[in-house]
Parts: sequence; structure tokens; C-alpha cells
Amino acid sequence: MNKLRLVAMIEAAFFAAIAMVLDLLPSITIAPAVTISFSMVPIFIMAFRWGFKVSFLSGFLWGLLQLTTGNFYFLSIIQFLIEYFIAFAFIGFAGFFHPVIQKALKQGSKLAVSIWIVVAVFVGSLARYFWHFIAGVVFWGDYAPEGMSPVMYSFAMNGLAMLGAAVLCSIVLVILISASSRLIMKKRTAH
Ligand code: 218
Repeated sequence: MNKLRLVAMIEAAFFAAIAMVLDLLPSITIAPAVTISFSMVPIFIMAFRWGFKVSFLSGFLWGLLQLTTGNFYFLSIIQFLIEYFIAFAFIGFAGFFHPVIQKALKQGSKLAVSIWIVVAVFVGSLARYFWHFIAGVVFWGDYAPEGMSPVMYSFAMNGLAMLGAAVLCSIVLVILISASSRLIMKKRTAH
């Protein structure tokens, strides 16, 4: 394993731990087990610094770490696997925008960097919440208000959580990265 791969893996684990801690902070609860928070930010930083594989790994590790805090919901083994391993890992899809973000960084175009960050955050959030939506239909239907179908309930709650989280993460990341683009620059001067 070369040195860069090792650094990437260590960062993936470290940032997963930061996401886990952020997830323990108070957040906006909109339905049982559905919250709006900015705790995906560290996984997005991995996506922009390293790309898909590293952010996928980091999201997966975050899901695993949720186990250790007791901050998770278990209805069945399939629901648990979908919502904590698959869904969290899928945040890594934001990493597909790593090449365009790095290119915009090199060109010094702050506007292009910000636009691609927002696009990537929405894609990563959509990839994650797609799974919560599926799990919501199959496993959380009992929580739907009288007269509301599980599909509508899951779509509304997970859609709202997805939008809220994506907006919060976009704001935090655009501010962070505008202030210090070094945060997501792969090429650093000092070794
Ligand atoms: C309709 C519905 N309600 C609850 C859940 C469970 N859920 C939703 C979003 C995120 C998470 C992970 C913890 O942040 C969970 C467990 C659902 N999927 N659908």
C-alpha cells in the first residue's frame, strides 16, 4: 500500500469519527428517527479531497461507528443494514464530483467550486436518502398518520430531511471551503 492510500484511509476513519460526534449534537427532529442535521459534512470533505472510493469507505465507517454510540434505530436486520451501511456509504457518491471540483480549484474559480460543491452535496444526499425512503416505505409505514400511505409518508419525511440536510451541508461547506480551500486540496506543499 503506498503512502497516499494509507493517508487517505486514515483520513476516512478520522472524518467518520467526526461525523459520528456531530451526529450526537442536538438536531431538528421532523418525525420518529428522522432528523435534519449537517453531520454529513466530514464525509463530503472526504469526497472532495479524495473522491468516491474514500468517501464511500468513510460513510460506511460512520455507519459502523453509529453502532458504538447506541444512536441508531433497529427494526430488523435488513432495515438496519440498509439504513446504516448502505445509506451512509452512498453519501460517497458525492465523490464522483472530485475531478470537476479539483479542476475548478486549480483554475482558481471560486464560483465553479461552490456550484459543484452544492451539486455534489445534493447528489450524495439523494443517494443516501433514496435508501431511507425505501426503508421508510417497507419498515416505517406504521408511523404514517391516519389516511396517509407509507409511500407518501416516507417520501415526505425523507424528502424533507434530505433537502434540509443538503441545504445545511451546502451552506457549511461553501463557507468553510471559501474561507480555506486547502481543506479539500489534494496537493499539499508540505510533507
Ligand atoms: C418514514 C421513515 N421514518 C424513519 C426512517 C428511519 N431513518 C430515516 C432517516 C435517517 C435514518 C438514519 C439515522 O439518521 C433513519 C434510521 C425512515 N427511513 N423512514
